[in-house]
Parts: sequence; structure tokens; C-alpha cells
Amino acid sequence: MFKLPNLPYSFDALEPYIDAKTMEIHHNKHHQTYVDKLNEAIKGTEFENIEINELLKNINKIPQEKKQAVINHGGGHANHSLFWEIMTSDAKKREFKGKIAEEIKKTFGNFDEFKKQFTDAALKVFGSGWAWLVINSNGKLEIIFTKNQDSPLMNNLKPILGLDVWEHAYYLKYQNRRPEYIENWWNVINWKKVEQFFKEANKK
Ligand code: MN3
Repeated sequence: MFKLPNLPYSFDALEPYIDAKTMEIHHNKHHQTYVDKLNEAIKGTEFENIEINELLKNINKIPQEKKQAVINHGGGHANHSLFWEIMTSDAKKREFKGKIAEEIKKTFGNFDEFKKQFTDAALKVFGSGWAWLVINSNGKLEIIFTKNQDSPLMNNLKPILGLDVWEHAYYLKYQNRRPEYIENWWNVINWKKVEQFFKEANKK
């Protein structure tokens, strides 16, 4: 059975960019609900003991009547688990540097161009969804967005950075001002962790 992962920092760690109340509700209520409903969906099936990313990569093996529930709640579980990890209060880990910085510059030209393209993807999501930096099947970095809780893993893409643009991620503090939420989110990215995911994804 799946479990809600602990937040790797306190609810107020990302203030003033992301407020404590939003983090508490987002983690304790929204993410918990995805975990509960995922467990409900896979109860009694052979998928109870599989790792979440493996479950999503094998989404086409899920029985038809349970598939959409696994896409929604399994995706919700995986997406949020990554999202908590790629943010931090630690100023050192927020520094944009290392292998991942080199690769981003190589792919997009410079950081500002990358930021612009990623922000555009996040703004383009109509309704609920996510913007992602993924490693595609050619081993290259690519910016994409997904609807609802659809996971890039279902399309054989390896996510290494993701931004939740569901209203529940920002409404308490930013109301309808998604652009302001996105702009502020750039301050809390854990580039150290993104680099770790980048290296791990390249190994497989
Ligand atoms: Mn969310």
C-alpha cells in the first residue's frame, strides 16, 4: 500500500513564496487524498506492492475499470512526491549550478530562455495541470505540460522538475494570479535535487 511521504521541511519553510497554510492543506489533505484513493483503486490487485513510478510506467497493464483512477490518483501521488522534493528552504541548494545548469544552458541557450519557456508552458495549461522539465526518450531535456494529474512517466518521459499549477497549489495566497505564483516559485527550487534526479535518470 502507498503512503504519504513526509514533507522534507516544515510547512512554513518556503515562505514568503509559498505560504504555510497552502503547504499544509496541499500536503496533508490533497496529497493524502490521492494516496487514499490510489490504495482504494489497487486494493486486492497484483499492483499493491509495486513502486509508484513503475506502476505509472506500466499503466497499460492496469485493468480498464481501474485505469483512470490509477492515472488520476497514482499520478497525483507521484507528481506531488516529486514536487515536495524539488523545493527547499536551503539557500545553498537553491543555487543554479552544476551538471544540470550546464545541460539546461546547452539545451535552451541560457537560464532566462529556459525560465521563459518553462513559464510559458505553465501558463498555457488551461484549467488544472503541471509544467515539467523531463528527459525524453532521446536522452534530451524537454519542457512539456500535462493535464490534470497525468504523469510524464506514462509517456516514457522522466520528470526531473515539475510545477503544480492546480489552483489548490496557490489560490489561498495568490487567488487567480497564477503568473505571480509561478514567478515566485523560481525562488524555492532545489537545484541540488533536480541535479540528482537528472543524474539518476541518465543512469537508467
Ligand atoms: Mn497539487
